[in-house]
Amino acid sequence: MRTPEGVTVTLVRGDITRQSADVIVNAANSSLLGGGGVDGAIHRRGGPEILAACRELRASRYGKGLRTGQAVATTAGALDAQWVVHTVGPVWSSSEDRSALLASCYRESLRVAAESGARTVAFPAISTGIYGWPMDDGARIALRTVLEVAAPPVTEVRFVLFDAQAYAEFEEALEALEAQG
Ligand code: AR6
Repeated sequence: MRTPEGVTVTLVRGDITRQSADVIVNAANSSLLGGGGVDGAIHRRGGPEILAACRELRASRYGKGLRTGQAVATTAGALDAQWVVHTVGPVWSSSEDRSALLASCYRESLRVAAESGARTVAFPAISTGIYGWPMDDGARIALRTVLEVAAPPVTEVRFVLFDAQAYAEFEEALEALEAQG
């Protein structure tokens, strides 16, 4: 689908580290020093340059780490991308509404990507793995936020969904948004 700003939103199934895009977004943690899931896969395939850049960020502007909902760019190392934008999703909570923080991840990642001049941005479903966010709600927040804020120079936002269930949830959420006009 196309956003009001003319940005194309696409869904694909696969491994985000196999994508070709200007920006690949990493579902990181505030240490910026790696982890499991998407984060582990990005550092594995992207090589040590990414970790070196993250260590530099920790030694300079982000001494205390990256706050939840914020985003920062580094080299993409050996990935087929120009930058990795690291963002820290909120851990799911059933007692506290942290949706604004999850929306902030998408908004801030797109802001950082646009500042770098990126045209194509690949996102994983932030917070829906180790951080436990329910996929249907995570998909709704992701798509709603991208629809609201994506703008040139970005021309394509691609959600890269790891499995059939994630893909189906995103497809359903996208159809619901389209139906709303
Ligand atoms: N490509 C695309 N999607 C993937 C891939 C991949 N290679 N691997 C997993 N997913 P997660 P989070 C899906 O756990 O929930 C790390 O330890 C996965 O199925 O990567 O934000 C960080 O360091 C899920 O739907 O990120 C943090 O500590 C989605 O990507 C913590 O995990 C996100 O899962 C962040 O947890």
